Amino acid sequence: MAGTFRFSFGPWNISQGADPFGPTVRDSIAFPEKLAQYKALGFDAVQFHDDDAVPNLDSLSSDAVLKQAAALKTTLDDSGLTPEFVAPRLWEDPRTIDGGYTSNDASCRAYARDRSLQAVDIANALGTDLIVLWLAREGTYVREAKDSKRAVEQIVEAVDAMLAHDKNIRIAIEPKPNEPMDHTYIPTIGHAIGLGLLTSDPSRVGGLIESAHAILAGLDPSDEMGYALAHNKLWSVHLNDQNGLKFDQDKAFGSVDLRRAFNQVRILDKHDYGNDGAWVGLDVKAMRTQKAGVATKHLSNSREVFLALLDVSRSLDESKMDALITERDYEELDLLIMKALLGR
Ligand code: XUL
Ligand code: MN
Repeated sequence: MAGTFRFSFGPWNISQGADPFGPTVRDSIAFPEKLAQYKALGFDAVQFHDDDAVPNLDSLSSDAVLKQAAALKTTLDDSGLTPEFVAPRLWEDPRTIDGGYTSNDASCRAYARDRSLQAVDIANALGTDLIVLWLAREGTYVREAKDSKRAVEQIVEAVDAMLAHDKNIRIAIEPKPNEPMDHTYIPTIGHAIGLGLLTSDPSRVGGLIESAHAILAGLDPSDEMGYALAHNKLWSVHLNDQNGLKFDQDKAFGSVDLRRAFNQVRILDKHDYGNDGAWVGLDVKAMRTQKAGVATKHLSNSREVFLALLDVSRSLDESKMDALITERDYEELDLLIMKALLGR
């Protein structure tokens, strides 16, 4: 009973502070400068959108895309950094306005599929076998606009195309119930695992659980993780925090509910997360108020909180807890956990 915890984040987690109501408040930081900060912040792996790895990839030839990906692999090797995954970004191009795989326009669906296959090629060139699918716009604003059964079939077809394109690639679906859509078709990890069962190779379809996304679905992230772990499908996590049901906040891990964070760390540790090489991703965002120069603290702080909670979990008196569970004295168990979190 002990996991192995190594940490990753994506370049989008060092950001300029724009929100829907105001412009950027910090200068943009060039990608090589971001890479240079990983190790000092305590991180060893990088998560990529396809166009984080190869900017403007839609305007490049396939050869040029692969050449740039190969050059990035050399940079990563030289920096001692591992590429964790590549995620096709299917939510910014005009052709994804109505969704990617579930767009009502066949030519837009073809764009989404081709771009996803290219993301697989980029993953290969970087040297990772993991693709993450955040199905951003696979949903509706207006229920009548799409057919939910057909939409699931279309997502399965897209996943099947990726699985057929490369015999080794694994696909981790990152469920999220809403935002930018009113509702999405794959809102929880149960949906993601169920979708995997419909594909041509369920053994290569798993999930990535983001704390905030589970909370937005009204669920407890640690229970969602337990569900995925029971299926051997927890292939990555995006730890962060979320203050109630509103926009996706990506707050620093543990910053809203320390006990909820503690339970995520505990379930991962109890069930050997990471011993097979899976990473702990921190999908956290700096506050808009944070001044440039100290706008990476959300990353190192989240990691520090994770490791502190790991210490708390590992230092608990397990036999005392077992006895309280046997006695069904959950009030005392509750206090024991609160005291541990209070350091008393
Ligand atoms: C969106 C989200 C994304 C994915 C990567 O809410 O979490 O950052 O993690 O595409
Ligand atoms: Mn995420």
